[in-house]
Amino acid sequence: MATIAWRAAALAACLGVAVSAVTAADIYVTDLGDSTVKVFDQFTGAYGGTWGAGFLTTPTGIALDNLGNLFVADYSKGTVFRFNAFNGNYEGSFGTGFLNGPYGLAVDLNEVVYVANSGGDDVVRFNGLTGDYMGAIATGFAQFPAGVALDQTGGLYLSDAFGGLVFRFNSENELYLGYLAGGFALEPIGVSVDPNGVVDVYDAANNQILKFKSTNGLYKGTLGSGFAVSGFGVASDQNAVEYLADIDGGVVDLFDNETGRYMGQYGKGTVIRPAFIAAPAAGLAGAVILQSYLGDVTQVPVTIEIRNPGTTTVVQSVTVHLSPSGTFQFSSALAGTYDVAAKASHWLRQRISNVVLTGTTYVTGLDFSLINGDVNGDNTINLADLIAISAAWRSTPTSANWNPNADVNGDGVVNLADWIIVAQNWRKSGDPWRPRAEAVWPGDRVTRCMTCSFELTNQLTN
Ligand SMILES: [Ca+2]
Ligand SMILES: [Ca+2]
Repeated sequence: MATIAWRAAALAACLGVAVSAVTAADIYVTDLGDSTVKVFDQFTGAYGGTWGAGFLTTPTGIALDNLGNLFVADYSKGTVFRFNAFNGNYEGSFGTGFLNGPYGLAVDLNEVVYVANSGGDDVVRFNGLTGDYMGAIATGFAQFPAGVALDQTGGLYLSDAFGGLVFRFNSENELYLGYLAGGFALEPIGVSVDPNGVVDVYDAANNQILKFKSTNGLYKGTLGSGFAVSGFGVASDQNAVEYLADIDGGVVDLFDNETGRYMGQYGKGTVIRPAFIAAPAAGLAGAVILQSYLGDVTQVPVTIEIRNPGTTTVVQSVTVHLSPSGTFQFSSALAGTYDVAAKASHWLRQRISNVVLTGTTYVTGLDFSLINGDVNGDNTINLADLIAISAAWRSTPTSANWNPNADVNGDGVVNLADWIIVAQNWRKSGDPWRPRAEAVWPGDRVTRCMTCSFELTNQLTN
């Protein structure tokens, strides 16, 4: 699981300091069954840990900001807790005395936290970093404020579980802009907005998710009808996957928000009573081709570095595990122009230059194709790698001389097939990862590569 300190990541955004980071995109689920937060890999649904134990009594709303803060509302304590989203460390709490039965929760890009105050008739705001009270909005509209969500233009959505409506406000000037779901929903609880501006509302009375267009409130269809034993919160991720917490079924169901197709479930046997869900909102996504490899790509850690452009200065480093199709993604709050580099154990590093990150959306299309054969991992392919293969010659995983990195093609044995891959990529080097003066194999920089102009260009321009 993740070990990054989000504070370091946040600092890096300002100062350009190097940090170590390890996290893929995760989803977070509040579990009323054991008063915790459960973490799952967004791609695979793999269970990633239980957080908040000992702090939370009745965890309800949950939201993730772009700095790696996870905010969790506690219904019975009337408090919002802040945790490090990457390791679950407790960072602080606020809201006590201002909240009466907090339900749903959302956070905007300015770190303003919005809490649906179910025991009041309003949405209470706080500075998520300082915990300072920032006043209430939407006062007098909802009978039971349940869910709250934000769209990308500052629209704030508040579901009224007793009134059967979803109210829309301008979160900046607090103006009321109208309502959604009138005549459709009877008991709206969870509300979310996907990247396409689709507002999803879970209606507990009819056990389904209703879709509306954020700009004009038009009804766009339903999804998930009858899937949940009894649903609760919803969340939309950056890919318009819709998550539904089935509080009585003990799972999180996934749906394609465009087609309504059921995509599977997370948390069976792990989550007891899932209430609300937080999904990632900003970061990087792409694919990595691990060349000449027969093994399981999901088992190969790939280190993705975000660097200051034209330099080897790392501002964020994340080790990802690829999906079966080779895709990856992870959260990042960085905004600006950066180079992005990928390196895996016995593959050469590749860099994509001048990637513009927004800090508010997912930047996609970061596609790498990594050259295989760097057995010793020093980012160049030369005699040292052949020697390493020789040392592991004819070994298998049970052999005394087994070296998994010498099994270049990942077929479970070190033999001629691995040797050939090294020979084919002989004297190639990856994009540099350290200042020239410190380079270990300066003589092995790409100088005559005919097929990898991408690399050559980067070498010459670095
Ligand atoms: Ca090497
Ligand atoms: Ca092999």
